[in-house]
Order: sequence, then C-alpha cells, then structure tokens
Amino acid sequence: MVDSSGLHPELERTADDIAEMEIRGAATIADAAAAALGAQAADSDAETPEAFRREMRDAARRLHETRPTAVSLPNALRYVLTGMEGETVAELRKSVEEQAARFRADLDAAQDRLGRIGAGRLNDGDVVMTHCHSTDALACIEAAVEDGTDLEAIVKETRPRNQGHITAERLSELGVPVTLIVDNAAHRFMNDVDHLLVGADSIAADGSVVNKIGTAGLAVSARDRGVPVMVAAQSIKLHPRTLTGAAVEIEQRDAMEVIDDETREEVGDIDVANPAFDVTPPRHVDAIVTEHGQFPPESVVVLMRELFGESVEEPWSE
Ligand code: RUB
Repeated sequence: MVDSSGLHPELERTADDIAEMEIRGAATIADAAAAALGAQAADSDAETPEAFRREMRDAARRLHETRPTAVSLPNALRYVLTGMEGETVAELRKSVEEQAARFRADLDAAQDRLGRIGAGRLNDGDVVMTHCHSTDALACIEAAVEDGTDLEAIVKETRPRNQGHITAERLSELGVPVTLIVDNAAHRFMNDVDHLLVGADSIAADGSVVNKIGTAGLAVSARDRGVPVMVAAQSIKLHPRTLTGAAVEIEQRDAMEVIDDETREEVGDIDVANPAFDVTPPRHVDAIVTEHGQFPPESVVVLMRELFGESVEEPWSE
C-alpha cells in the first residue's frame, strides 16, 4: 500500500533512515535504496504505465535527496530505473523488481570479488589502520582472514559519529586483534602500520577519493611515513558526472553531531562546521581496489569510461 504522497511507507522509512544515518555507508545505502524501489514497485497502486513511471521517478527523487556525497546512491537509482521496461503496469513492475534484485545480488558479488583482490595486498603479520566503517574495506580483511592471514588492526574511532566502533566490533568478530585509538593519535601510530585501508563514497575521474572526513589528512600522514594507502571501492563508487567536470558535493551535517546545544552555549558565541567527507588527491593514494582489479588512481578513469560512457542520465529528474 502506498500513502497519499504516492510513496510506499518502506521507501519513506528507508529515505528517513539514510538521512538520519540509521542506514549508512555507501554500499549499504545503495543496497537499501534499490530494495526500497523494489518495494515501491511491488505495492504500487498505479493504474497506468505513465502513473507507474511517474511514481518510480518520485520515489527515486525522494531517495536521491537524502544524502549528497555517496554516488552509489544515484548509481543505484539509475541502474534500477534504466531497467524499467514494458508496455503494461504489470510488465513495468516486474522489470523494476527484477532489476532491483539483480542490482543487490551484483553488489554482494562485487564486494566478495573486491575483497579477494584486496586480500592479495595483505600479508601475514601486517598491521592495518582503518578509518570510519567501510564494508568494502572490511571485505578485504575478511577475505585475508579466510585465507589464514594473521592481521592486526588499529582502528580510529572517527569522530563525530564513531563509526570506528562498528569496525572494531566487526574485526573482533573476525578474530582480528583490535586497538582502538582516538583520531588525534593516528600519526603517532603510523610507524606501527603496514597499510592504511579505507573505503570511498565517491571516486572522481582524476582518481581523487571522497571519503569520511579525516581521510585526506590521514593519507598525508601515511605518505609521510611511507605507509601505502589502499582504497577499497566497488565500481558503483565511481562518480560518472565528474567525467564532465562536475564536482562531488560534500555533505555538511548538523552542528549537534559535534557539540550539544548546552555545551555550545557554555562555550560562547561560536560557529560550528561539520563537513562529513573530504577529498584525498590521487597523489596520496597507492591503489584503488575494485571488483574489476586494482588500479593506480590516475587510471581509474579508464574503468569509469568503460562502465558509464560519457553521458549520465538522471531519470528521476525527467
Ligand atoms: C561512511 C564512509 C565509508 C564509505 C564506504 O560514511 O565514509 O568509508 O561510505 O563504505 P557515513 P562502504 O558513515 O557518513 O555514511 O565500503 O560500506 O560502502
């Protein structure tokens, strides 16, 4: 059943959860968005093909407006909507449901493949530093552990939302010894580290990596100490619009995540800035590990052209 706005409650809930970061991380957001479009299609009350198409575009727009930086979200929406085909509502519905299911299965398979490729960079006895919580990055560690590689992890807590706690929990579950550190301690520990391993929300055509705020400074620190910087990112993290010069929008989040209102009032009349992501230039990245293999950042554009071509549709804005 859909509500008076025409949007399915599950889709509304998914959109709210993405905005509130109950659902977070680029791959998980993409997966949830595809599932929500599938649910919207399954329960649509649309009586004509035109009404169905309009409803799907509205649904995609609602999801698209939630968070601006992770390109996996528009890439997922585009994948599902461009697969919408048929003359009747029943045919259209079926195509969307199937395309959403295919997207989700491909996403899983891509992460597994990427994990196995990334695991090849990790050697017995290595210490890996992580930032934030990235399922693509964790897939590399998981695959290495499955191969019997002994790893240790230094996990940054990642203020202001402390996603490092999730990483610490997942790594502990895998049996990887974890040392949790505050973000400010990262440089001090860099001498003990063999790899900096992070995920990505978007990768631009020049190989710049957009990821959780703090990644750029961390990569500079790693470079300073000769620690290789490895970015684990499925190809849905490639930002096709950057091929035509568009910049990746950096999400600015609420000041409340940084300081609560009461403390802020005590501190005095201050501004608070809370950018959620930053941009690491390609010169500070050693390898981008995708399900298609690993690439030096400067050559990721070749993969981007191959997968997306030059024109990038946004079917939800039609
Ligand atoms: C999450 C974040 C992650 C990437 C990659 O930010 O920056 O490193 O999204 O994650 P937030 P994954 O917590 O603000 O969503 O590899 O799971 O796609």
